[in-house]
Amino acid sequence: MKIHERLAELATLGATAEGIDRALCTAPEYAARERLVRWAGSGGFSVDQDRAGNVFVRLNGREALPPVQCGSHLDTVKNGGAYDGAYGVIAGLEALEMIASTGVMPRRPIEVVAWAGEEGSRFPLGCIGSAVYAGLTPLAQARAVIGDDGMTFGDALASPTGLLRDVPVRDGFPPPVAYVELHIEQGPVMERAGIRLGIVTAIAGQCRFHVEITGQAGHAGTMPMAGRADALCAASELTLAVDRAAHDVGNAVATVGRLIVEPNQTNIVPGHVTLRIDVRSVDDARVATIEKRIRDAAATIVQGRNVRITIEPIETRPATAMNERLRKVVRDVCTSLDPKAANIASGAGHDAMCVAHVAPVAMIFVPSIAGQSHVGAERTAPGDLELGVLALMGSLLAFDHELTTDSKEK
Ligand code: HGY
Ligand code: MN
Ligand code: MN
Repeated sequence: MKIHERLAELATLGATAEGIDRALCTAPEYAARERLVRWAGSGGFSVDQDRAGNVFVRLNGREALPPVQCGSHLDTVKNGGAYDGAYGVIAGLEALEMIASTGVMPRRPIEVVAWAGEEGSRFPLGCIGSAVYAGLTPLAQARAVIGDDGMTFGDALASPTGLLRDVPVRDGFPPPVAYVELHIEQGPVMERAGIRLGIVTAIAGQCRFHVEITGQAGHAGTMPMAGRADALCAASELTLAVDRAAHDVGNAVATVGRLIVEPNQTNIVPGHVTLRIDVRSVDDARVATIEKRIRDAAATIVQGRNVRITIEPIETRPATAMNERLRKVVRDVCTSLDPKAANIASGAGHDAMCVAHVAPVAMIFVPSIAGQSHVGAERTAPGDLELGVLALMGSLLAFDHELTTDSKEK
């Protein structure tokens, strides 16, 4: 198993002093997709891509049926870790290599997918590739999404770091018969409970909002305090209202992860702020309650601070329950590998939320050391990484068998 070396090699692509920067359609992320294609080619697998930039590595089956699929993403957050996403893709490649080495062809093709832009690090629509694949976002609409650098996704796909050169582009977005995603937990629950394999029950729903706050820039020394329309003070009150709403509503999380002040100079009263809000819960009703509280708080701030506030939803993903039937198969595989395998909910979002719209999905977690993720210090113990690969391989083969023997394949 080469998973450690491969993850270490991928981690050099986009490495920064604090972590890894591998945003969609940038040079390091393009290089990561190229590296996957090279490793897949040396394993004798076929590779293609779709028009949304998702990359597919395939082990052919005895029959040309819809594939059993696994995957995750190669892009990272800013200063991200080496395992979020990349682990699920490379583990899938390792699982394919182990299956191929047995010399026994599965009945169905088995595919590993590197989904494009799960993190939304450059284009502010997370899971942009799997959302197009699942028909949640029309390709034309995704191509029109404007990145934080001003380039549209469509132009980025057409750029030298967009669609891979010399890799066939498949027609359409043919769905799999079943999908399983292996991922690090990204939280502390499994480590604290001594669990090495997690059978995911559901993925928390998430809503993201883009907020514009317009006040009045002016001289920091001469503008009287009375009547100021300080956009950053308004943004600060709104940010605290986001935090308070999540605390008060409970069983939910929310934050303002991104905030830009303009003109952003010491001696100018801030005239404009843009910020983005991320709200999550396994209970969609709580997300809606938090959104209402945020909008109510904004209305109060507008009155009190003489500013204008616009709040636009930019991503809405409902909470997603894993498929019961697949979950049972995954549970049997995981408990046969480690009797302490246990159920766990996912606070993090994943491409499985989108794929769930076109196929039954399941997820498997391995622990994150100290629960750290979305930071350069993200780590998972080598033994846990390898155990996860075995759980993924076992699940893929079980799906192939289970979905083959059962005439009702849905
Ligand atoms: O934000 C998330 O949950 C995921 O890492 N994109
Ligand atoms: Mn992530
Ligand atoms: Mn991820």
